Amino acid sequence: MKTFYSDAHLAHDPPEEFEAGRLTPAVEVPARVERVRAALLQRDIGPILDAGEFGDEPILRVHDSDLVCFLGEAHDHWREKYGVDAPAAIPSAWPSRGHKQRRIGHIESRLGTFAFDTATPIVRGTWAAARAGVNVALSAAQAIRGGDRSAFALTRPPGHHASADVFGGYCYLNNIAIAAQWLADQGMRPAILDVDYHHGNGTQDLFYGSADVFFASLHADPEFAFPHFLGFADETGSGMGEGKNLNIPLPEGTDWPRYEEALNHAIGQIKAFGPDVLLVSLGLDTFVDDPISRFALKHHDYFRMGAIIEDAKLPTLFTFEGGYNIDAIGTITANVLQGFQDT
Ligand code: SP5
Ligand code: ZN
Repeated sequence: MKTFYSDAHLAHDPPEEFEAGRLTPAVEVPARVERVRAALLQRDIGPILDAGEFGDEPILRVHDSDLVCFLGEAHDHWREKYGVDAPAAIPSAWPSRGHKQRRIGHIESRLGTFAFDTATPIVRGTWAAARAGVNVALSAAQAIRGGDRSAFALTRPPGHHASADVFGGYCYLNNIAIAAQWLADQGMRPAILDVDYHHGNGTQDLFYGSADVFFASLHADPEFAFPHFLGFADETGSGMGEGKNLNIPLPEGTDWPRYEEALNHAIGQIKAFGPDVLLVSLGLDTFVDDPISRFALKHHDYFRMGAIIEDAKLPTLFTFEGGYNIDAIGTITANVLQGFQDT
């Protein structure tokens, strides 16, 4: 299968994130994608191609122009306020219950309005990288549209936590949602499977009321895990989208037998929806030695994951999401794609 890539991601290189009450070294770093690229070059997966340019229109089908406008100028405004040597823009105050949201005006109020956490810093290269990530996802969607059986969008920063007007969880623009909407706009019927360790709250929210896109997510129970406020089993869709959203929250320590059962269930539900294209939010933070996560999948389990996804027998677009074990990320990502391809 073809892999799509852009070196613009390298410019998004935040040194630190604010998490667990302190500034800690960032885990969502450029080396993640570079390690995956190196692993794919060593395996017989297929060519790695530069992404094309798709413009703003597909982004604005999914995201509010207010958020897009803000992300494009946030770092400049931050530097105007705190100086050219200021570290990354990180919010410190939020419009909570009883407050007003401020979509225009001061950088601090807008940061608090659009962000949902403190771990998603905006640096000088963030916007260019996020834009390029969307182009990577759309290039893969175009390959699928052109008849390819599968494609891999090696996107970074990730996207599945970003909704129409909120960014967070290391995500700024929702790459997979933009690709799914782009395919739906051309008459296709997409299903999205999210296998990242964290619930894809952004993707869920974007399609929650839609009958046209099915969303299924396997993830750590928000009872104990990020993003904490969405991803519970009773979220099944609303209005026209009722029954088109499936959440499978899993306990700490989930290993392959338990994961496989949940994955097979999700694939069954996806098939029942009758899609003609499958998009997979491929997060690799379910790995046993992931530094911020608490599942227990091993290297070889990822071949099986790819094979089970193949079993849906659909044109399949993988987009890269989380996964923070730098030494394992290349191998386990390639294992999924190879498991899919060799089946
Ligand atoms: C795309 C993606 O995987 N985003 C994940 C964002 C998670 N950010 C907060 C994680 C909090 C983890 N806390 C565990 C403490 C380990 N030091
Ligand atoms: Zn994740």
